[in-house]
Amino acid sequence: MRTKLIGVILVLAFTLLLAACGGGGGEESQGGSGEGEGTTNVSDAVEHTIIGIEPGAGATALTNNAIEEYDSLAGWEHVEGSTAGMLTELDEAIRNEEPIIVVGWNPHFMFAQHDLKYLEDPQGVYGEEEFIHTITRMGLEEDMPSANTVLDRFNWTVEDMEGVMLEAQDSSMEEAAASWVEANQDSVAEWTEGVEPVDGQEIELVLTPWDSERASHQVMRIVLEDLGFTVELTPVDPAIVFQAIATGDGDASLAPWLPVTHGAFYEEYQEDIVDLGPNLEGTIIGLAVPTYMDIDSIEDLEPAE
Ligand code: PBE
Repeated sequence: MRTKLIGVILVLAFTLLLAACGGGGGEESQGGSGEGEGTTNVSDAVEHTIIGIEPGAGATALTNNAIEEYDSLAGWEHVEGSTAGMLTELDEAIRNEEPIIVVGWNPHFMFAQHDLKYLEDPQGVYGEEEFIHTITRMGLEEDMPSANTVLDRFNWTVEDMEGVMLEAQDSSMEEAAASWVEANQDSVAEWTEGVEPVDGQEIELVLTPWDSERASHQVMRIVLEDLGFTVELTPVDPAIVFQAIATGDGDASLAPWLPVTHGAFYEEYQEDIVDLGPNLEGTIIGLAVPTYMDIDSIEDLEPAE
């Protein structure tokens, strides 16, 4: 009886030992032996899929370029959809500590809400120094000199914009912009100093539908309304922003991300628009992942085939 029990225990112990060895060996071949195999797992784990945003976004075109340019992204899938959808998937993945690769950017509150990092982009597909520019239709300076002066002077920082975007999460973009204007009267005074007020003159600002641009255009709406303008805000795709300003359908926009993100549209329409230069510097676009993921560069991903 006793020897039988010892026998059973021995068999059990041996089985456990085997399992332990097997497990150990498995782990080693997963993570321990060389980067190649370790990163294969990241690519497999996300099923060679990048969670993207709206089809019309500059960031979407850049991500398609990245898939073409990087051997490491050959055969990858890029799921286009919406910013809201991407943020929901990102939230969910992080809650479950699962791997995910998304199209990310700053200014945005996604980096304030989650621990994220950009994957290095050694080929520079997503560009280096990026700015947000102010553009106007031809002739705005002559037709609406007051508005043109304010538009030309308008500038703020990534922190300003992200602050408004974050606050809008708990209220509305209108309210968040109003409280920014309230708290930053010095900046507003710089933009409006010596500018002649007007009496209800109508001006149409054309923007893209992202929170970053909703923030800047709401701030500009308030500043122009305080000078007596009647301001209309029209949200459209980036391609249409340029087209509207080039044809004179819209008066001005604070929305173009340049030189890379909307660079193709800029080239197409630059003869027919006035570029007043950057209103914000230091935007970033790229592939973003939660910091718990063991991957640092787009180059270290693995092709799907
Ligand atoms: N974005 C936000 C836009 C511009 C602003 C980066 C998503 C785009 O990619 O076109």
